[in-house]
Amino acid sequence: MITMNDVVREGAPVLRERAEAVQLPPSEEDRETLKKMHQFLVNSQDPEMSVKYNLRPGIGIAAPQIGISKRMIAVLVEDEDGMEYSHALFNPRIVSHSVQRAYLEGGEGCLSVDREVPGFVPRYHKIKVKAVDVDGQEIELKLKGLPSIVFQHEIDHLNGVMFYDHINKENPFERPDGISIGR
Ligand code: K2U
Ligand code: NI
Repeated sequence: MITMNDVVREGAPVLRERAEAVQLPPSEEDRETLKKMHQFLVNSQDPEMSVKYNLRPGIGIAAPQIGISKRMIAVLVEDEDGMEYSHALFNPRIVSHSVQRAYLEGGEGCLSVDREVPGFVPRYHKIKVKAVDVDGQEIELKLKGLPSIVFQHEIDHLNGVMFYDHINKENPFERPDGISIGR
């Protein structure tokens, strides 16, 4: 199982690389890795497992964060209506997005960043994502709000981008135009 010991922290070159596309159909090894990434999120949100294995709660994780420079992400998050978004995806890409922007009221964090980095992280509010799921099926997702933000945070990891790259250096708490989303 993946634990925090497997999570690489900022400064690791892999977090600043552009991850390689996964050759499809995915190998058994890539499928296993992706399933373990999703299981990590399940465990990290489980009260007993997270305490037992000292896991930081996660709502998303990207393969570069466990030192694997491949375009694979897992997401496990509920939106404000309690709808669960549970995905383990190969080669996710944002195919379109809203002009309107959004940001988390509480800012963002990262499993690979062991420090608070205050400030608003401007992102697109709505995105359309195409990807291949762990079983090799093409999927298309229309996302908004927190799920949209999580996907953008994870896809950023595949391109070597960290959440704080988006924060306004001069004035981190200058409200971006767009909607504020509670966490
Ligand atoms: O990629 C990661 O480091 C996982 C982040 C994902 C994230 C996405 C959007 C905004 C903030 C973080 C971790 O889940 S950080 C921990 C966390 C847990 C619950 C809610 C927000 C952040
Ligand atoms: Ni992150």
